[in-house]
Amino acid sequence: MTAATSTALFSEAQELLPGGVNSPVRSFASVGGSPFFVERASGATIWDVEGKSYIDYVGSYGPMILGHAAAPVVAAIARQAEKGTSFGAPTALEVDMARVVTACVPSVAMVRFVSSGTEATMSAIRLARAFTKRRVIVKCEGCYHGHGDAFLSRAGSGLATLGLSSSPGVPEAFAALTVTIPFNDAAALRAALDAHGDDVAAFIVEPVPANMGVVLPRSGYLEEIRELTASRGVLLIFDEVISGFRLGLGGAQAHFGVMPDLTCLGKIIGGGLPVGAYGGRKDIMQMVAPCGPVYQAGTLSGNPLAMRAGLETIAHLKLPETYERLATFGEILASGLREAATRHSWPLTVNQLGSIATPFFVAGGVASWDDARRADTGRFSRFHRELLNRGVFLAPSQFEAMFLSTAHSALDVEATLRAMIAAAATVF
Ligand code: HOZ
Repeated sequence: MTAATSTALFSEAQELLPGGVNSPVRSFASVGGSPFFVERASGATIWDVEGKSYIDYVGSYGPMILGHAAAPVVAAIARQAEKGTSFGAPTALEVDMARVVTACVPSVAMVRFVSSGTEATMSAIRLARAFTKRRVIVKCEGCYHGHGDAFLSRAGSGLATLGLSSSPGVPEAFAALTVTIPFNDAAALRAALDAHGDDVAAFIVEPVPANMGVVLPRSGYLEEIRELTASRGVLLIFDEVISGFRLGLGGAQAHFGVMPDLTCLGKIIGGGLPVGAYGGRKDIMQMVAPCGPVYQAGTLSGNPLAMRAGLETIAHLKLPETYERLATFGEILASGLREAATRHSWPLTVNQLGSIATPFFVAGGVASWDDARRADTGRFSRFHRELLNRGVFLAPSQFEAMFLSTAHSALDVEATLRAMIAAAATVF
């Protein structure tokens, strides 16, 4: 019989699962205390196993843009489950989803569905290396592209949260093929390309990083990296696992009008079920097996439940005013907190774009990992705890984003802002 309190579950979990969790940030390791265990969630609310409810801004780290257990998504999953959950053979759903993705995401002419964002980024760099016949990958400090060997160097998300700069188990020979530069610094990219001559296959970047907390590209940066990569025959890969379908149907590339060669997607396109995708120019994508020689495969790739949930989610995102409403609520939260910080002279920076935001406990702005890591994580931890006590659930790390959903109401946002200001007041 399983114990019913979060504390008891966490102590049992620690005997059975490394750190008691299946993904490190969830363990609350960086904010202290122990995580609550979830019983259920509906709309913008999440309940723990002890019956306590929270307004949820984790949203499964992005996919739940319609809120939890959105009725049309649940119904679509149930209808599909009756017809079968995995076939190992193609379905019309994959064609429907490919049509939607290629119509919405401007640079994607052809797409391959996989089962996670990590799989998407790993596959995209294999493809980039094969296409360019080069080996080196350039990435940015504080950006996170999943846990593939090539990406675990000064990465964001869990590595940033746990203070790890890389991971044992990644052979030095692999690590040597990854060059890490600061985000928002086109000169650093130019220098990296100069230093590695003709051996750079790709520059992979989150166009709006959300895994060191939310950081905005400075004006002109995305255009500059596009030009630099194109002029050196280097593929530009946008990791839009978070920003895809979140900053708008066309993701960050449509928002900023800068087109990468390859795009990685995940999260929202699976409507809360495991999914990932990589896609882009046809001449590159046609190198993927069985069309071309670059091997990549998966039993659950294009899984019918995930395709159905994603299609239903995107259909609802297409309703008028959806993104405007999400952005309005994002702005209310960000500007309200900024005003309070100014009023009280709190050293706080709030970065926000559309429905993603991060309050950083540092003054003076955050435009790179060097800025983000100056944040007072002790203060963030106390803020996080105070918010939980007030019924608001933020990701348990300074280096993650807050995610709004269409299920958050004006009242939720108002209550959250009040709670955030009260919580911040206790930590300064
Ligand atoms: N690396 C993920 C967030 N950026 C963590 C996901 C999770 O723990 O669910």
